[in-house]
Amino acid sequence: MKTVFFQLMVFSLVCAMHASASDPKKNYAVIKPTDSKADIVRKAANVVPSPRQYAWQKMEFTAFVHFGMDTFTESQLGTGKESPKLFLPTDFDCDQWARTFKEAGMKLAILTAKHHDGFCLWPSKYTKHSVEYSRWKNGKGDVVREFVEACRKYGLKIGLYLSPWDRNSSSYGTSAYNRYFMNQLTELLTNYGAIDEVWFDGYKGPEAGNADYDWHSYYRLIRELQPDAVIAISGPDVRWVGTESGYGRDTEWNVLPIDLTTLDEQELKREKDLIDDVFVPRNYMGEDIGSKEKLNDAKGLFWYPAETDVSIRPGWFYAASQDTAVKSVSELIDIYFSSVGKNSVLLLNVPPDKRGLITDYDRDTLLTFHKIIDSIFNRNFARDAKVKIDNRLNEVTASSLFGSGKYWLADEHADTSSIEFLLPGEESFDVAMLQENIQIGQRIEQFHIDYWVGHSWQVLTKGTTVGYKRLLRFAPIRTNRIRIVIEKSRLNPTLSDFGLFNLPEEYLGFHK
Ligand code: FUL
Repeated sequence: MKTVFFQLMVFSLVCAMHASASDPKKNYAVIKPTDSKADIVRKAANVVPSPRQYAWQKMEFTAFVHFGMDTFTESQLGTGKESPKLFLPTDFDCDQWARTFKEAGMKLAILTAKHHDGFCLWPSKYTKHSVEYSRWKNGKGDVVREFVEACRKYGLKIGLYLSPWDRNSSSYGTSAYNRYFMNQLTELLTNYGAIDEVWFDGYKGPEAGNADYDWHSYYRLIRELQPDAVIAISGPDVRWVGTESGYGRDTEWNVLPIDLTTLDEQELKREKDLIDDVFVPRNYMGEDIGSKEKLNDAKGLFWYPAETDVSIRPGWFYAASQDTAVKSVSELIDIYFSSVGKNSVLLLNVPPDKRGLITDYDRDTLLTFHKIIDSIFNRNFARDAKVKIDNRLNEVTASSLFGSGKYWLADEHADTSSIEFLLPGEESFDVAMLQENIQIGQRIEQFHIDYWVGHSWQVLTKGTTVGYKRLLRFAPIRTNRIRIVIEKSRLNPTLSDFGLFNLPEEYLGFHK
């Protein structure tokens, strides 16, 4: 019986893989007026990330580098009237930045090529407000070039932040500005090799008025010049989580409603897999942005994963006055669990100082944080556990059920699904990790985890969404049996990994 069940399970896994290979899923769905609530749920459960979104979500932990004119004026919001002569790092070393990020386990780094003050960190042909007019390297320097070269040396992916709001450009607010902006985008996306993320800040001050940006032309240009790059924040691939605190939502859906008119629907059908032409930047705020109730009134759905940006210091740019306010290792660990652990990518800002270096203190804090994270996730107590699915024992261990593209797909007809892990012996742990196979879709809506104590199951912890990754902390327990009970899901749920880990107790009690 066991063997038959195992064969059936393998067969259904193979079928699922086969179906997804021959019938590519899309990162959007159009909802018809005749669709029932059940149709909408089915559609939502089958929306998946585009390949570029999926590659981005897998990075988990990335670096933000705010560096520019504000570093030298110790401002957080330059006016655009600063003299380029003020930009003068004394010990500039991008190698140190990239080395630090690599050692900290970050996978990509994003540089503020142009912040709101309009000062360009590369010698743009289109303005005199740039490094070319500074005293740094006698105007021959190019921060963007040194940055991309250092990132490549350390195997980091590269992102560029280009602020649409420009307080220096005289054409800002006129239609000529769109040309100026696209010229700058073209310089950045053609002269520096492969770029993996383009970050369009959504912020503009009240003085900016109703300046209109030609977003759709920007997106088309990016797709043409860097087809693998994700467009973040004021773009269709990556969403701002909605806070700058480092804390994401407990319930974080990747599939959200999008406004589609009938015309848009035709557009989508024609363009096949591009949502760019119908996407309009807006903030998805609020606690509930993707529940079934929110989807019911939607005209369309799209995959729009969250990025959680936060600075290691109170400000985005370096200021000596904030040297004593660098976030502690405990705070960073709490942020990690509340961002990476809540289905979003963490974008942690580590701003270099006036020398053009990350301070020793910031660097040490970041590396200590990473060392702890690394040591926690190095040892997964569930790895060699035997697995029971819906109370039936399998011949597989967790390590052969998950990993290298393998995953568990629950029975389509079961109301609830449970998966139990029988550890080879009793262990103590205080962290659980769940991952869904988001290439099938994000489906889990509610789950709890039980542990076996004495002669019965006790509830250990519970949660709502899982998505790419969900981490849960709880008071340390000792057991050899754990089970996940998926109480509610959109169609049959999947899991692509499960883990049990041990976080030093001093980091458990820190909750915001
Ligand atoms: C905000 C900006 O106004 C801040 O200066 C910073 O760049 C942050 C990441 O985004 O919208």
